[in-house]
Amino acid sequence: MNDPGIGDTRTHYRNCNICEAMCGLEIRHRDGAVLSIRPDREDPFSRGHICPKAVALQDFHVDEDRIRTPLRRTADGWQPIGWDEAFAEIGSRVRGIQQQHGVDSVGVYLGNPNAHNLGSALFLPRLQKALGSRNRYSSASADQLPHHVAASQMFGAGLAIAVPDIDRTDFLLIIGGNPVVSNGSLMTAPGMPARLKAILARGGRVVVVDPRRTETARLASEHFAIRPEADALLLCALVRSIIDDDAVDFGRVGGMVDGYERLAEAIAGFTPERVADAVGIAAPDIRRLAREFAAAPSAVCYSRMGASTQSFGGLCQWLTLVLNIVSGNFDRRGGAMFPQPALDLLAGAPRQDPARRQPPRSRVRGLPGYSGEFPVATLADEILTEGEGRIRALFTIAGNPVLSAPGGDRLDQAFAGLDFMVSVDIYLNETTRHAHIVLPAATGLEIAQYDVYFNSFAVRNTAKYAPALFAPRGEQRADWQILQGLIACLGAAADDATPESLLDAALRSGPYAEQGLSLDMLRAHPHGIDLGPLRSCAAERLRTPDGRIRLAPELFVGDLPRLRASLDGDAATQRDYPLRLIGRRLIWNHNTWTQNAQRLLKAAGPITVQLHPDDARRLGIADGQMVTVRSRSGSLRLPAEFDTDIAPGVVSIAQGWGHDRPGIGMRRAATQPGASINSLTDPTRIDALTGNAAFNGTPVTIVAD
Ligand SMILES: Nc1nc2c(c(=O)[nH]1)N[C@H]1C(S)=C(S)[C@@H](COP(=O)(O)OP(=O)(O)OC[C@H]3O[C@@H](n4cnc5c(=O)[nH]c(N)nc54)[C@H](O)[C@@H]3O)O[C@H]1N2
Ligand SMILES: Nc1nc2c(c(=O)[nH]1)N[C@H]1C(S)=C(S)[C@@H](COP(=O)(O)OP(=O)(O)OC[C@H]3O[C@@H](n4cnc5c(=O)[nH]c(N)nc54)[C@H](O)[C@@H]3O)O[C@H]1N2
Ligand code: SF4
Ligand SMILES: [Mo]
Repeated sequence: MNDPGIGDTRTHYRNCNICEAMCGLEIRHRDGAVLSIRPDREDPFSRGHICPKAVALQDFHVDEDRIRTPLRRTADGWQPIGWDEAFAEIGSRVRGIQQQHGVDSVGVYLGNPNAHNLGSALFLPRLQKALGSRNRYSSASADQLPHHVAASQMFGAGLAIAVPDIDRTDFLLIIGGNPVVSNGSLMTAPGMPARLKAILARGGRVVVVDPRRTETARLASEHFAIRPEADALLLCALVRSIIDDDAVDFGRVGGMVDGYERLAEAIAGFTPERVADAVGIAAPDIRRLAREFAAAPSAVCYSRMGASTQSFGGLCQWLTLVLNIVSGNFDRRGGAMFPQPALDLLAGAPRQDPARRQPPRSRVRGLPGYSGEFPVATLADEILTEGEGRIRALFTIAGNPVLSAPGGDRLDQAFAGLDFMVSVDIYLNETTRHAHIVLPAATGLEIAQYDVYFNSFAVRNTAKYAPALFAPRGEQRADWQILQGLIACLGAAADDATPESLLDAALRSGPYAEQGLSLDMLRAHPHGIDLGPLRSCAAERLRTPDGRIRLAPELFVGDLPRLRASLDGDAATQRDYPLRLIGRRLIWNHNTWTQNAQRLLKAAGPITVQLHPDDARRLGIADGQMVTVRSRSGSLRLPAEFDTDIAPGVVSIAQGWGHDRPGIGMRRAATQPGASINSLTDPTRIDALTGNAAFNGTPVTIVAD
């Protein structure tokens, strides 16, 4: 008790909401200032893990560059205005545009932080309803859309995501994920390095398939350097090997699976021997991997960004589930299992047969819609292409597509020409600088926290709520309050619901209601409540009309000819753009928005293009030299970095950077802007099946300065 201020020092517990890992934090604070942010050792899930980004949560709260008041763009720069004035102007402009040009003339783009925000998750559907536009977009189509399409086709609900039972598995096959850096995605599991090491320590295996020998691969039992975008070929060959070995066994879900014959016939041509060259892994190794996977006491294949944001993302996610099912590892301990969250997003999900529904098509390119959204890869087309239904006004809410979407530079131009744009954000950045009105959101420590989404993807069932720790500064408001204001100014009826009232109602009618779970109970347990390990529950989670699993939906089977054609290669592209660009994440930043935190920017270092020294020598490039990377749709100058961990023929640039455009308010980030990989990625490269952006494998060429 030597600390003289100890009487005033308080401790607050909450989950970090930056990435998907849900790490529990212990925050000591006094007089509105943070004294320390440390792991909450009593959190039943994260058990003492955090990463450096959590400590930077305090930086966002005090950041002088945060927007503090609603802003209006004028010829003389940004003018602070009041909330009432902002809402009045938005209401009249948006309603005017919709009256003149139809409801679809106003678009919406939702970014990643919405999924990490209790209020946004609960209130955004209400805003969408009030707007009534079919022109909805989100970062999901630059990310995990193929997972949802696969789940919807096979299980009847896009949010029925099966996650690796990582703490009990004997064999984890990771394809295109780097959880040691990303801390996992569609697999909420705080402390990934420790969980991976525990698999090895209990005698299990971790195998990583990635064109780069990643931080995760270094920790693994074995690494295969696959060619970019060859994962669906590999997965077909793994399933084919298991069939050849007569090792198919549906295990626990044996009585629930339809379509096996159709599957076996559809993938018959993809033998390991046939695909080995294209995949870059020898046929005997593919057969051995399949054998080891099928023979392990329990095993699970987990595939993520590398296997989703690519030309065959849909096939990859389907085949990942197929591999888990045919090897008897679905819905069983140590395999792929469905979480049972306290706020259950599947509650009330209708039983509809997805095979019977024709997806809507986007106006300009005819890309498929999913769950009321169109792919962000076509957002610029919908703004720039004249005609009935063109987007003339846009809301961006917690998104920065100028840096995050494929071909972001074209969106930059498109946004500049909009009749009206509104952004709800915490910064003036590459996207929000184009808005006519910017609305300042509270974030992080300033808002209440409960993970609506990530509990649905978590490897253990837990629940935790935290109220806001600090009051917002200036005129900032919580996102949900801003959304309520927008709904009201559009003329729709806003009720007096709050995130807390909606959360409480969901908990009281949810799967743990009988155990008394409610908001009051969560308030009484600030470290969170443990609801137990994953358990077999497929029969309860499936949402197909007949409650069965569709192993071979025609949507996927029908996409296999496109995969087969990829075996022939494309000589012209190979000649003009001989290298394949892939992305990666850095431990010190989250997407495009955390670079203004003093603790994170200083650690990041320059953004380079990594390439193998053999490629560099051939191209006459020296380590550290400035080079120009060119793709079919753009070019970028940045320093080269030799890296023997990357496969020859492949180059890698970290995502989330490029804060070098004029007019942004992130002053610290602008001192070390880096370059945006999405100046190179091509919006016409998509997974044709789902419409998801195909970032990985973008053909590029490099020339030295
Ligand atoms: N080439 C390439 N591109 C990629 C990726 C890649 O790996 N490679 N990754 C993709 C992935 S996985 C994703 S998820 C997307 C992300 O795409 P986006 O969501 O478009 O990008 P973010 O950087 O997450 O932008 C978040 C925005 O929200 C603001 N913000 C932060 N917190 C809050 C808040 O609490 N409230 C509000 N209102 N605003 C807030 C930030 O200032 C920022 O403007 O990028 C994708 N783009
Ligand atoms: N530190 C940090 N953590 C984050 C984020 C962040 O920006 N920074 N972002 C968060 C978000 S929004 C998400 S969605 C998750 C994503 O988390 P992850 O899915 O783990 O994504 P990445 O770390 O980008 O890893 C993708 C891996 O795929 C590999 N890859 C690229 N192309 C291919 C390919 O064709 N085939 C195969 N097999 N591999 C390929 C890359 O080399 C890379 O190692 O991370 C989250 N966590
Ligand atoms: S791993 Fe993710 S959730 Fe955990 S502290 Fe880091 S940013 Fe926060
Ligand atoms: Mo993401």
